[in-house]
Amino acid sequence: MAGDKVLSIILGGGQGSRLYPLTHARSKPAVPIAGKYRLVDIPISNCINSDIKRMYVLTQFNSASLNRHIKNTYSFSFFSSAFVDVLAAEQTPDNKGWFQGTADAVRQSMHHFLRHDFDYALILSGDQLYQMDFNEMVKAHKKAKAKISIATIPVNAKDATSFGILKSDDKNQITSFIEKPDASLLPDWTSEVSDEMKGEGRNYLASMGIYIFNRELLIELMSNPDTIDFGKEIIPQAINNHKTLSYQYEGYWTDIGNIDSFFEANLGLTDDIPKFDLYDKSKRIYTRARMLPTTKISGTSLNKTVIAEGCIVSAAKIDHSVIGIRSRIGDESTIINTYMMGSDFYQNLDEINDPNSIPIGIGKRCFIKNAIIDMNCCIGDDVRINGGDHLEDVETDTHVVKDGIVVLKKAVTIPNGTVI
Ligand code: ADQ
Ligand code: ADP
Repeated sequence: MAGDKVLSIILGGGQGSRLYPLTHARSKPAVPIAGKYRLVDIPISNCINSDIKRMYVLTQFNSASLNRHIKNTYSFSFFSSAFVDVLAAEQTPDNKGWFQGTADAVRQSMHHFLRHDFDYALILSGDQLYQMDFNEMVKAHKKAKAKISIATIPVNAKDATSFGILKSDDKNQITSFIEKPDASLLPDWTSEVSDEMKGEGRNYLASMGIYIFNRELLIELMSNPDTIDFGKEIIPQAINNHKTLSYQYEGYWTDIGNIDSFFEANLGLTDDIPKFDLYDKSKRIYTRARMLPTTKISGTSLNKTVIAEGCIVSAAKIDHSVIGIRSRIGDESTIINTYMMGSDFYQNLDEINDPNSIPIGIGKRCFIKNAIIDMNCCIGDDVRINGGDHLEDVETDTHVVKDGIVVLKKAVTIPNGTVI
């Protein structure tokens, strides 16, 4: 099995400013997605489905919720060599505490990796939604006798400026690479792509930020302390000296590193046939088994909505929304285009009925549209949150507006009658 020789390194995120405020109180890998998963479940599940069972997650700070999630989800057999370990940036006399960039994160953690027997390091981003068989990529890497492989995907001109763009020869060997090119440079960077991709205007080959490095080469490249980033330094320099393969992928793949793309990807799960397929048992996405009760719904008109386990819903209408675990939504409320993450715990009846406090969940007669509601928010009665392009970007104690999406911060209380 090819996976035996692979060690996976998941880049769990820098300071997380693009997903703020979701990353305010937690590290990026712990951000909840799709109603019941965490971001880190995606790369980990892809590895497990590809028979790669030794994984490190590199993160800026070690949050209790991330550790709890990993420990409670990925406990492998005592007799297997499988593991998922979280490595947080460590403060040592010669560094300031943060990982300075993606390559710096790998460099600072090399001593952990080198304790293991592996031939190939598979480096993955932590903020992408996709289901890919890495075994196929490892096979292609071995067959081509490459030193580095980069997973690539055709993208259109609008997206090309946010990615590393490359060109390859007829043997898929990468001949040139530019990180996030200026739009004015794009005419020089088109590639030959399939007719289907051409039809969609996807004429540029982008790096998916998924790399395989041969062990010895990784050690060599990491010995130069001046390179801090894979996209900006390591890859553009390495392609001139080491055989680097483009492994082209044409399945669904999306970067969910900012609020807008994160929101779109979550709501995309409500499509008739979602591009990210949670119903395919050969590409299962794992998460913590919480043993929650079934969801109870009363008097609600539901359309294009996914609802996780353990919810109690008596809203009037929920349209085009993702409702996360243990959500409670009160009578006559309307929820449209919203990702509600849900709650970490249940309150008891005394807490819910306490007249002096607002319980977790959404109260009665609320109207909520174009919003992300972080975990454990307490939204009172008659609250109106109407996100959309008419709202300017803003931050308050309780919420942030980004690209018209209202993001309620974790565990905030929104008093009765509030209008946003
Ligand atoms: P970006 O996504 O812009 O481009 P980057 O911000 O370096 O690159 O993030 C890559 C991954 O590493 C993300 O998952 C991020 O959260 C994580 N990360 C960033 N800084 C980190 C740090 N200090 N410690 C730990 N993890 C960190 C990259 C490539 C492009 C490619 C795109 C594809 O540089 O060439 O096209 O990915 O998405
Ligand atoms: P628009 O899509 O033009 O922005 P609105 O956001 O004002 O429209 O309202 C969308 C729908 O939700 C309408 O059917 C409206 O009657 C209903 N609605 C608006 N406010 C509330 C509220 N506070 N409670 C319940 N339903 C509401």
